[in-house]
Amino acid sequence: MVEQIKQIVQNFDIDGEILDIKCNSQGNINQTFIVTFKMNDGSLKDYVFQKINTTVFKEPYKLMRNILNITDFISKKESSLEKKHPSLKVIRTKDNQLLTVIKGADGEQEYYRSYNAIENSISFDVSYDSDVVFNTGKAFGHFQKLLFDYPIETLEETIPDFHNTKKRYQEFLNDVKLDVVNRVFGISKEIEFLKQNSNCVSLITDLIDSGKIPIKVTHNDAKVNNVMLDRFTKEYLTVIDLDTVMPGSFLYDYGDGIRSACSRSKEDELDLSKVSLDNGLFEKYTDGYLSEMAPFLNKYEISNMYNSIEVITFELGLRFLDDYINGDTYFKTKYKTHNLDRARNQLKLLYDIKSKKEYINSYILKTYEKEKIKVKKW
Ligand code: GN1
Ligand code: MG
Repeated sequence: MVEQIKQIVQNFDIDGEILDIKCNSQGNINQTFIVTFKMNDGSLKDYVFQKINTTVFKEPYKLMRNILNITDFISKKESSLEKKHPSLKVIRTKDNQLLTVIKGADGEQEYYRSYNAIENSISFDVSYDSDVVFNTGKAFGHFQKLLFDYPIETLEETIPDFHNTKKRYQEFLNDVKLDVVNRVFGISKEIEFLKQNSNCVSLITDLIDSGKIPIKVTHNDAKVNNVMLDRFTKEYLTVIDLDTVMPGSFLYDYGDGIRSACSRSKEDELDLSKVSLDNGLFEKYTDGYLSEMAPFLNKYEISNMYNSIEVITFELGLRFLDDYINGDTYFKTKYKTHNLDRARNQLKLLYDIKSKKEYINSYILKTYEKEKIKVKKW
């Protein structure tokens, strides 16, 4: 594997000598490597290399063009700001391509890309540090704000219907019927729980269809570990993992951010008594997000922020359970019931979120009232 990575790395336009290759196990979809180079001027520099999962992302060039457009737009905007943040840059190959393609062991085409690594940065899968959570909310808010006037018609859908919860629910019911790998037996409790909580599935899609909430550029994978923070100050530096940046609703990212950054456990924690939404962290994330985005949201977006948390947590629980039922064809898994355990974790989190609906809603409204008077500017 190391030899193969070395060969791939050499296809990219980087003037240096490879010193070290590390595999990064974060991320449920793509495979990531961090490579340290000794540059021609003697300095050490890290670069990120990723193998794109083409079962999930079927059109890697289309995806890379999206990312190039987005990262160019963000770095231009950032350069005009007083407080600048570093941005991701796509590193091209020596023959000026966005990807290098090789033939894998099974004869399939494999697509690799490279980015600069963000210097002195760190990311977390779980953090109880309120500064980390506040800055994660702020980072995704800032990301949406930077892209507020991005020409959305130039952005491609890399995964159609990614957050179409209603469609995902219909497919799930169908997969339960098909039961292709005989896993439905023994998970009737989880299936029943999803059915009983399915009244949320069209809350956001209906708002989009009726034109009450706008289609904007959204990240669509607003997980806590997709934000790079300053290793020392914990301030946010940049948002990464731009594969799912697509036209969507701001609500998807807020909901996913709370789901991910404010849970008291990691996504595959087995002890469900440890899984709940931490009120303090929820408040910090909401403060951070609204400190950037409050003046940019309309009344329907504000009044549906709670709903977005419920919808996205329901959706991810459903996606993990669906993948378990289908024989683990989508998410990377480490053992046979990994997806089932992740699903149970998200369903417990959903249960806890629903029990806090009134409190969550009132905190969002109170914070919005404080933040909305901010001047609408970048
Ligand atoms: C996947 O690649 P990663 O780990 O950042 C998934 C998200 C899920 C997340 C759950 C393209 O994100 O939608 O919310 O796992 N990405 C894709 O951990 O499906
Ligand atoms: Mg990721």
